Amino acid sequence: MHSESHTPTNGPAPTPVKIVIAGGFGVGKTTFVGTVSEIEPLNTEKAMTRLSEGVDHRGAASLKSTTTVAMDFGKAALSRSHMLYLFGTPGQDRFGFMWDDLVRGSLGAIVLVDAQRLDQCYPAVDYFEHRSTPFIVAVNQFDGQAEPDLDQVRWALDMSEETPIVSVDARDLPSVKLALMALLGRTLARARAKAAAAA
Ligand SMILES: Nc1nc2c(ncn2[C@@H]2O[C@H](COP(=O)(O)OP(=O)(O)OP(=O)(O)O)[C@@H](O)[C@H]2O)c(=O)[nH]1
Ligand SMILES: [Mg+2]
Repeated sequence: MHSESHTPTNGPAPTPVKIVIAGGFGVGKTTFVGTVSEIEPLNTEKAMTRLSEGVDHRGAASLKSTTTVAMDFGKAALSRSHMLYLFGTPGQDRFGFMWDDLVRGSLGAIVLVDAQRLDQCYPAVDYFEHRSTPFIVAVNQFDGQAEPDLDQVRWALDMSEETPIVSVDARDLPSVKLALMALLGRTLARARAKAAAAA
């Protein structure tokens, strides 16, 4: 594990908080992890032989020349006692076998979506719904796109009111922090509901 020189070596190790950044091809997962991470993020980018295969040519994804083949990894201190670990999934379906390992032990997930290619996020939404993993949907604001209508996104995804849908700019730290807060809020609400049901 990476250890910064200014990190005291005594005292208890910070509690890890693991969050997964998921979604379809080219929706900004690697960018999101890089924005949050205080260390140089670990990327597993590989050049694509054919540009944006299978993507209709709208939005930033059409300009991509690389794609994540294993995962993204970044970390940031939340406080003295909590360390955030972010794992970004590969976007292409053929790397789907990675997901179980990436998601194990996570507090929850952010499903990033491009409002112009909503269908790309269905596998991720299905995945987290089936596993009852707390998640939120974050609509990434790409250049040249109109402000997304979040109610319309909710309707299109047939998503219950319980699941927050927020808009985000994956390149902007204050914006991604808000998305992370929304996920933590959702995770807490789920934990409270479970505790109440068990009481
Ligand atoms: N305008 C804008 N562009 C973005 C944003 N996030 C990412 N991009 C651009 O969109 C492209 C795709 O971003 P990536 O972060 O590589 O997407 P990804 O989801 O990791 O892609 P895969 O790993 O291939 O699935 C890049 O060219 C980014 O510069 C954003 O919030 N706004
Ligand atoms: Mg990526």
